[in-house]
Amino acid sequence: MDQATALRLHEAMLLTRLTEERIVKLFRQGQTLGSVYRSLGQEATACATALALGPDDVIAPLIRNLGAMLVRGATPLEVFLQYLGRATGPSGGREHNNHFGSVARGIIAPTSMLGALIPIMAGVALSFRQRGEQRVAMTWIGDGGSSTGAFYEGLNLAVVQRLPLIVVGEANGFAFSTPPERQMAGHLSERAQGAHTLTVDGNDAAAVYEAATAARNHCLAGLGPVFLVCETFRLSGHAEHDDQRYVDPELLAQWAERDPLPRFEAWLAARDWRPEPGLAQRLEAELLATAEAALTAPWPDPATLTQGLFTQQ
Ligand SMILES: Cc1ncc(C[n+]2csc(CCOP(=O)(O)OP(=O)(O)O)c2C)c(N)n1
Repeated sequence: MDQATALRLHEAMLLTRLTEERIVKLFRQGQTLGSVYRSLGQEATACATALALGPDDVIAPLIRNLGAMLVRGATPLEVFLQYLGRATGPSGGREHNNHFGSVARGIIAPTSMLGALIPIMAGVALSFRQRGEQRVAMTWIGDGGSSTGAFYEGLNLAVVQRLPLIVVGEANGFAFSTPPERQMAGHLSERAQGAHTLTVDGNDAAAVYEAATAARNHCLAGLGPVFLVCETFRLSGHAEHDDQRYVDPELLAQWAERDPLPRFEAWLAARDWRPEPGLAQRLEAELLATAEAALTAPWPDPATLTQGLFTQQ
């Protein structure tokens, strides 16, 4: 990874963390609709994988992958408006959290049904192959989500059709409050039969970036899908309403030591690659101003309630 890419990756991870921190503040002020799902401790797996893609590739993130959306050009203003349910947000107040897409930026909206995005992205990858386009499709899945039928159906199709699909598996310790050994046999990395599987320290941003780059090259060479398993840990609850009381505090402390953000900052410092001085303060000030602007945005007009739906009464 060259210096410019490394600094971009650092800024993306920092922006992700600070954007989510700002959303948590809005939640605690009672401003957001619904709960807040964040990726604390998992920013490297979201940002470094997306950053390894080309501009024409397509992503389908999940709730822990806001960082991937920011890398692809989604803005904190859109995210705040969406969490606040405002008319000027990406879904006009119809949806909340990061459940919005952007065709222009190659982002397919997250869906709540875990696993469902894998067959969808296998279809996207199939369309690339049929058109002879050098593009890849990428999506993410948690250890819990890998226990769905859709996970197997989608990956199996990608394997037999040798599709350019990268599935990033986030082994993050818990599915809600359930540890992997209570809901799956073996390890996540054993689950994608026939797919080229790479396992990487998901809290090492540089290693994740290199692995994602290798995965993309594998796909572009026509060698079929890659299952990129990132070993990481969810440092906060499933969402803000979850205090994580089921997690051993010692285990949490061990993983906090491996927080990907300070770790990558040390990696940069070892190369004498310096982020812009005061970067965190600048981003924090910008995010505060953006959140304040989002709070003044209009609510959806109740008269439009039946518009923009699949069926209209
Ligand atoms: C098919 C399906 N079953 C159940 C749920 C409810 N659900 C939402 S998140 C979640 C836990 C997901 O755990 P994991 O896939 O490990 O991801 P993580 O939350 O750890 O990032 C569950 C069971 C769902 N959204 N979709």
